[in-house]
Amino acid sequence: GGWEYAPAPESTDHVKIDKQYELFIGGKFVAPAKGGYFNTVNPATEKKLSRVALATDADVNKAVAAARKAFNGPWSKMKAAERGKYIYRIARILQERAREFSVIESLDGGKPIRESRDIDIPLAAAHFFYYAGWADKLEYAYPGRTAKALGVAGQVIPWNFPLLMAAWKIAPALACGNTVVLKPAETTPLTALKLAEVIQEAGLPDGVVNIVTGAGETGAAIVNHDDVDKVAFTGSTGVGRAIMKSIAGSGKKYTLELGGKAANIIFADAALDQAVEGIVNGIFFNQGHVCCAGSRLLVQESVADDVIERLRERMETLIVGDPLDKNTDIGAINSKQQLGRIESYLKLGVAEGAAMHQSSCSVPAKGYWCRPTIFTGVSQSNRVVQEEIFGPVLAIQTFRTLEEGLSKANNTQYGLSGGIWTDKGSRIFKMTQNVRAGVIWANTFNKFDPTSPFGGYKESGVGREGGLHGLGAYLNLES
Ligand code: TXE
Repeated sequence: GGWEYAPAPESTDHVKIDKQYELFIGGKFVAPAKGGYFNTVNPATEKKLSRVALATDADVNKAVAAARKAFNGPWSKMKAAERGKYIYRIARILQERAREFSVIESLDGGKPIRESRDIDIPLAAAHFFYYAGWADKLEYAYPGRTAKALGVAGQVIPWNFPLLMAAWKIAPALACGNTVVLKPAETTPLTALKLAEVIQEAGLPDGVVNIVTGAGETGAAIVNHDDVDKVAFTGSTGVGRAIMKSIAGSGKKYTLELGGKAANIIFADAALDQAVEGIVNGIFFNQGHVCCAGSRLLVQESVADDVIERLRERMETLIVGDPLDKNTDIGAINSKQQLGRIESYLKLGVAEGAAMHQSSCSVPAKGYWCRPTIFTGVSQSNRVVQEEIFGPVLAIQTFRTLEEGLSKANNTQYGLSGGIWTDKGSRIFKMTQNVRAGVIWANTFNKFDPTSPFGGYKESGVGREGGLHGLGAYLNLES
């Protein structure tokens, strides 16, 4: 609760996308030092949406200097309640501009408008509301301890929830009195740049939030900058590992939110129709571009045929296509590169001997699309069972006993999330205690809320975001 749904976008006429976007540094939009730009395209049409500035080292230096100046100056000297007011203002403006943000998110990233309208944008606003409330209450979060801001936070985010990830990173950082240099992903920079407009409109002191755009090199320049005190990264496990190595010994604090290969575990006594909805939501929500996606299905053997049959029927009803159409269930794959990755996994699954089934829906001629796909007849060691595909592709396995289900669920390098479906409370309890994952849902999936911590075990990352835990990640706590 606490936020309202934005009205349904009827057309894109009211949405203004500039021909070109600059970097947001020190409260102003400025051209990149070397004059480089890259294009961001609409993955549903393959048409260019805008030209976006490419930040190089000189720009990152400037952004970090602006963030440092704001940290030493107005932001940390301001009363905490005042800081909270600015964050509330960001939240309110986001709500007012929700329609515009939803349309741009769907145009730039390919996700269905229903999702950007009902989930991404309202949830982003909800994070600013939630953390705004903490700004002047940190002493209650950590009774008896002195909580101090860390300084400048360098934040690098991915393309699957562009605005929401920016909110996850910026809101707690600001509430704790830090300043920020944030880089959105290169395929989805537009809503972060629009957020820069909101930050300007909210009147935050110059340099408190800086948004620099570019690809991996720009991200590396931020995380390796000597004057950055805290690194927050969400993205691939490979890049997360590289970041951890590169900042080792630097004294920087860090949180890393990386990949996943979550299991949705269905017991025979589960409400099967509800469970099938959970499976569909788990793997087809946001085209499967979700770190906590339920990309593995573990179904108890006695109901496996029934569940798979119901799932295949349900898959036939899913509409793949225009992200701006309110009836669309599955939008465009975020980029040509990501589509290539997914397609290579489809080939690999077949080569590994699995049976592949795709829904028979049609897809538009232009753009990047993938039909909902399931693999059966897989074994635990198959790469489509072990590796994150990050697309609408589900690997299905069966189990007989709870112990077998548990052991298969935990047989992965990841440990971000999981789903349990059963009518029996004690079984839910046993599973949630023994599935090694940071987030576990019971008889539901993909439920998010700013008050709940989120993060993983094993190769899924380090640290927690969200809720009270998300504050601790941006504070020096002295006892
Ligand atoms: O991720 P990258 P990619 C997984 C998913 C996907 C795969 C590849 O499996 O198929 O990763 O996606 C920035 N130093 N996830 O290649 O490269 C980059 O510019 C600093 C899961 O897009 O990790 C972008 O802003 N930054 C994940 C961000 O990192 C660097 C979400 C993520 O890009 C960098 C995304 C570097 N050396 C992908 N290299 C999740 N957990 O949700 C790149 N970046």
